[in-house]
Formats: sequence, structure tokens, C-alpha cells
Amino acid sequence: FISNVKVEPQANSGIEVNGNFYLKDEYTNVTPKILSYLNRNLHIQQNHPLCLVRDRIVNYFYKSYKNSRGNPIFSVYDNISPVVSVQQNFDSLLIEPSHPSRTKSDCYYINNNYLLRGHTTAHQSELIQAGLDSFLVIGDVYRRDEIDSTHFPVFHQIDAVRLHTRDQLFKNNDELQLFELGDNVEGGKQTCHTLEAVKLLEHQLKQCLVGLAQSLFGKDVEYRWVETQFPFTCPSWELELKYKDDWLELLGCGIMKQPILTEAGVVDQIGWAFGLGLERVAMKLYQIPDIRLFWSQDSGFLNQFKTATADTNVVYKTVSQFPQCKNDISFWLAENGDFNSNDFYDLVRTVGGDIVEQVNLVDSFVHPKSKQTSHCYRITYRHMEKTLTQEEVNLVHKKIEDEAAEKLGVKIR
Ligand code: FA5
Ligand code: MG
Repeated sequence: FISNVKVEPQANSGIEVNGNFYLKDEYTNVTPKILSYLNRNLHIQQNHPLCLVRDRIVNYFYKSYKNSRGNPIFSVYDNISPVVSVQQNFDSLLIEPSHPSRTKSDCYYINNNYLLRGHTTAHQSELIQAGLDSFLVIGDVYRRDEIDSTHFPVFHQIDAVRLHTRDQLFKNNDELQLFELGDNVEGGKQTCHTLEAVKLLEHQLKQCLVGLAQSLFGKDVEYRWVETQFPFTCPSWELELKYKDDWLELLGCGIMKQPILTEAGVVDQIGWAFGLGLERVAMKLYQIPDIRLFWSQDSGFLNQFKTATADTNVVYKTVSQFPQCKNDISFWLAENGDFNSNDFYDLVRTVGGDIVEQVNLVDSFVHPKSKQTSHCYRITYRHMEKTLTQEEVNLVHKKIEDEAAEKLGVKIR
């Protein structure tokens, strides 16, 4: 038996996240830049617009759902670490191993077993297993994605679950049942559920969410329901709202897949669930034009919400739009062909930080003789709080070129 042998982790073999040590492997793709967003917890910073929105939504649920003694029945979890296992983020939600949302190009993996959660739904199964039947989960989520005014690699979600026993749903009407025989999907519904249970649940879910949209944006808010698919609900819908003359997806929802409940030890209840993006609500509610602003530490932004409460109608006033600088970058992709645009977007974020407003692929072609592929990206730079000089931008742009050549094996043209 060995008592005094300590295995020293080799340099670069591991990574520390929230005080825990993880071995790196071929899945590791979290960047120091992304890890720097952990623990900012914007959704619980008093007077931050995301926290105000969170309060509005929580208040709606407290008000709308009370038990016979007048107490709120939903409990709120807003402090769960964003580091989750592959089992929590995917397997527990019946997301197949081949599902595209699991790929390295879509997620921030710590290693092959752990990642930064891609949705707050990752905690659904464990909370049900703990015995809860009505809860809200609020937190930061991480996705490798495009770069523009409504996308940021870190954003915030609120998820909800509401379970019902037969007696709760049908008010002790003995003729109506929750379940019948079946274990697949037919006509857009799980065959283990009775039609009457699904229809009543759908009605209650939609009523709850339209009520939420109206409590946030007023009785006249324009909305529509769109049928969709999630691996963990069936049937499933998205609720879209009119935003700047266009439809904006506010949330996804549906009737929970019964095997998730069975796996979590619940055999006599059915339920609905939804997941909603807090930034989308805040942008529409307060007329905030750019998703990067939520991360601003500048008083010009934060002071506009300083004295607000959940019920205050704040209209955000753009401090000033500083000018944009656009620089193009063109390169030949590496011969081995495993280039992914999200790798490049990450690199741009890491080197350029928040002065990068947008990255667009503007040209892609294959050389007729050499068969090499060329990409040209236009990077739009804009500081939120000052005017950038062309020299400042050039320095950053040159650094992006150098690192792309070094880290992604591309050849700058
Ligand atoms: C989900 O994440 C599901 N987990 C939601 C869900 C939960 C469905 C429970 C059913 C039951 P989706 O990827 O569509 O779905 O994201 C949900 C919401 O997050 C979107 O409707 C949108 O409001 C917000 N959202 C998604 N991507 C972004 C983004 N890049 N930036 C800002 N908000 C986003
Ligand atoms: Mg969606």
C-alpha cells in the first residue's frame, strides 16, 4: 500500500473550473475567455436588467400558482453550477448520441465527460428525482454560436417544470385517466398519454405562457404558436412574439417525455416544461439594442437601471453609437480539412474580446487547380464606450491573423 506518493498533475494536463480539477482530453475546448464569464451571475445582480426580468417572471409564477394556504408552489433554483455532466445535459433528456447539439463545434466541453451547460434543462431530471413537482431553474448557459447583435456565447435561461397527478389534473373525476398502453409516438402525441390528459395539459401550458407574455409586454402583445420538436418533449411548441416588425422566438415548451419521469422515479404524474431566454425578454422590454451590453460594467449602461424595480418601465437610451471599423481576413484552410467556423469565431472572441461586434463569412471558394478552400471573413469592430482608432483595430486584427495561422493551421492570404 502506497501512502506518500502524490501524483503531480503535469502542466497542461488539467484545468480548474469553480475550484474543481478536471483532466483535459481531446474534447477540451473551453477557452480562458469563456471561463472568465463563470460566476458573473448577472441574473442575480440587483438592478441588472437580466435580474429585473428574472424577478418579473418569478413574480408571475408566485402570483399565478398558489396552494390552498396561499403560498407559492413553484420553488426557484438560481445558483446551480453551470458545470454539468454529459449525462445531465444530454442523456437524462433522451438526446441521442448522434444529435448535432452534442458536437464539439456547438458546446464548450471541459473534457469528454463534463461541459458548460447548453441549457438550464440540464437540471430537470435531478430536481424531479429529488422529489420536486413545480420548479424554476435560472442560470447562465454556454453555446458556441455565431456573432451578431442577438447572439453571445453566454446567455441566460429560465426553465420550468410542472407535474400533475391524475387527481390534480382532473379534479377527482374518476372517468378520466392520464395513461393508456403505448410506448411510442403517434399523431404528434406520446401513445402512453390519453388524449384528454394531453389536451388539458396543452391548454394549461399555453394559457400560462400567453399569460406570462402579456404580463411582461401588455395585453396587446402579438404572439403566435409554432409546432416544433425537442428530444425531451412531445408535442412541442415555440412561442414567438412580434419584435421590430419580425417574429422573435421567446421560448420552447412541450409535454414532457414520459421516460424522463419514469427514469427519475415518477410513475403517476405527467407534466409540462419550457425554457426561455432572458436576454430576449430584456432586449424587447427595455429596448436594449445589443446583447453585449448586458456584460457592460460601464455606468452609462448600469445606471439606467439603478433605481428600477421589477415593475418599472425603463426605456434604454443608447449612450452614443461609436463608429464601426470593418477589416477583412482571408485565408486558405488547412489541408487536413477539419476547419470549423465556430473555432474561428472563438478565436476572434478570445483575441478581440468584446470590441468585436460581428463576424461574417463574406466569401468562400475552392481553387480550381490546387483544390484548396479559401474563406474571407469580415470582422466588424466597435467599442461600446469609445471610438476605436484604425491603429488600435489593426493591432487586434493582426493578432487574430497570427493566432489563426498558429492555432488553426490556416494560411493567411
Ligand atoms: C432549449 O434550450 C430547450 N432546452 C428549451 C426547452 C426546455 C424546451 C424545456 C422544452 C422544454 P432553445 O435552444 O430553442 O431550446 O432555447 C430556448 C430559448 O433560449 C430560445 O427560445 C431563446 O429565447 C433563447 N436562446 C436560444 N439561443 C439563444 C442565443 N444564442 N442568444 C440568446 N437567446 C437564445
Ligand atoms: Mg429554439
